[in-house]
Amino acid sequence: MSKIQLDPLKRESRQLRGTIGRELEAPGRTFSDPSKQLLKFHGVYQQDDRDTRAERKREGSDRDWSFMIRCRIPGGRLSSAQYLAIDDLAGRHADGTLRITTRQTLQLHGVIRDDLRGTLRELDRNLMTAYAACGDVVRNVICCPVAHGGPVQEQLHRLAERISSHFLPRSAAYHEIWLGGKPVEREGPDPIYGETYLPRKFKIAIQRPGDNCVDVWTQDVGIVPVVENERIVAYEILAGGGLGMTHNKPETFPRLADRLGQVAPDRVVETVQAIVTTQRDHGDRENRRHARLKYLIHDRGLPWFRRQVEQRQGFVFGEPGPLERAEIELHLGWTRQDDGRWSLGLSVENGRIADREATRLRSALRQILRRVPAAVRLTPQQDLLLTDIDEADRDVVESLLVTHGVRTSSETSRVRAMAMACPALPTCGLALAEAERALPAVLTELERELKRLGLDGEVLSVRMTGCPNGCARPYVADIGFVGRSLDRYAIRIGGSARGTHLNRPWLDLVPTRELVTRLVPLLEAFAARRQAGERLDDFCRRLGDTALDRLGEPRLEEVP
Ligand code: SRM
Ligand code: SF4
Repeated sequence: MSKIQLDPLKRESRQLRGTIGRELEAPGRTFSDPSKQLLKFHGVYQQDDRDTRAERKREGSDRDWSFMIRCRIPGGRLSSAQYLAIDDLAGRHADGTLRITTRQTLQLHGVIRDDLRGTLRELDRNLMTAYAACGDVVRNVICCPVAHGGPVQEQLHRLAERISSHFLPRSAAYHEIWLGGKPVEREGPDPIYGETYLPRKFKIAIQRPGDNCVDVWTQDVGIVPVVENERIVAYEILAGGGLGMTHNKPETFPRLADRLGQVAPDRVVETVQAIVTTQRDHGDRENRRHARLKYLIHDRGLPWFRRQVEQRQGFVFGEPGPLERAEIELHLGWTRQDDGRWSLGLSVENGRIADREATRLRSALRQILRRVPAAVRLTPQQDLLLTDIDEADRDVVESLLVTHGVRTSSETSRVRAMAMACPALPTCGLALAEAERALPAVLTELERELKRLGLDGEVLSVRMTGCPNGCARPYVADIGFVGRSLDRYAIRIGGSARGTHLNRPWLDLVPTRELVTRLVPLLEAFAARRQAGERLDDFCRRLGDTALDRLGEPRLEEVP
């Protein structure tokens, strides 16, 4: 966590400019500490290769610095030209990979400082931006990406775009610093964010009826449409979800959102603004660990918070209606779109689009998009849909995937398709343990055990993060592996993908090689004692804490 006081920095930054532009003109590979903080508002993170950190230190050399660029792509939709442009940038200016994030956008890693301007300009030429993809603002607004949801789905996507542009900072700083825009002499405070922006990041998701692919209960604001006769008649508004926590600091915790009530479809942006400004004015600006909206609602209580929002929006919420707790749909495989064309959902392991040994997903996608008219949609589960494919082109798409060694969804096990991991090492400066690089092998072992126990058809989500910040949303997974230290994880069990409850801490400091062996007693008990149709999370709750703790005790043969 930064030692810099962020509010004074934001206030004195001349609306997010600071000295970034001046530093870019001087030679060097990094930025000053204040600029590093402001850069986040521009979607840019200074990082270093942690794999080489220790060795370089021994040799007395500086760290291997580079930058991560995160795009802002509300609802995750890209044209083929946009995707190909960013793919080209990944090859020319980044590490040759693209990373689909859990917020439905793309990241480039490994961009050197001298290439930042060129990369952001190229994104801009293709109508893409990194502005406000990070920082204390409303982040990328996520929304179910399917191409078969009828007019309701299109309305939801348009709402995501509307909310995203409504909360895009108004400062011309990005334009000036990166895109060669003429300097603006004097710019007033942002009409929504003021001079000090928000106390912390702020996340919004829009759920499609019956499909929780956005993990709506984990967001600062969740928006769920109420649909009657294929028309959206209202929105249910949820608030105060959030996942980040710190090990051994019980005052920090993951939290599921509360229900505020219903609003009319034409008032929803006003309501979101009332929530955002309540957090702006009342959120904790002293302690960043306690600054998210979830703590404000937890500390002041839902009735107080609802009153604040109602005063600002000028109307009261309608009573919450019955709300279905929807499952997560992954949208994999071929689906016919509303317009008769096809979309193909591809499972992308941990969201990493790369060319690796036998599987050359990055090349496959490039070839497909060059040869076949299609578009791209990213999912909040780190996957990708190729959309708008004509019937006649389906064979070409399939054969290009096969020749590049890309597995179709039917060849990927259910548990692997559902799993997610954050990037962690070597790029994330906060990682305590591996995630993206460790999870595939853990899943191979888990797949074997699930098969042995006849559980391979189960809906089972496994999510791994390199630290407790929760970037792959591990606290709502059936099984969450949360990095504690190098090669050690906390195991959490019994979370619900439907957002009804978080998982509970179960085992701690488990080495990577024991993650699956320690789970086996629980899985065996589940296979033997579950009731018909019972899911792992419900089974865990039925069993209760004492029995679960007993299942977590090392077996005699495992005690060293
Ligand atoms: Fe995250 C910080 C990656 C989604 C909670 N997150 C980071 C940083 C930027 C590390 C840093 O601050 O130096 C990571 C960059 C690593 C890298 O090398 O790329 C990082 N977060 C990610 C991504 C790429 C993970 C992924 O597997 O896709 C996701 C990018 C989303 C996006 O496109 O905007 C990502 N991060 C999340 C989520 C999930 C979500 O938003 O639905 C969470 C939990 C939900 C929440 O916010 O409560 C999340 N990230 C955090 C936190 C803890 C925040 C907190 O309230 O405590 C941090 C650390 C911080 O903010 O201080 C963090
Ligand atoms: Fe980094 Fe932790 Fe987020 Fe993983 S969960 S990307 S290790 S901050």
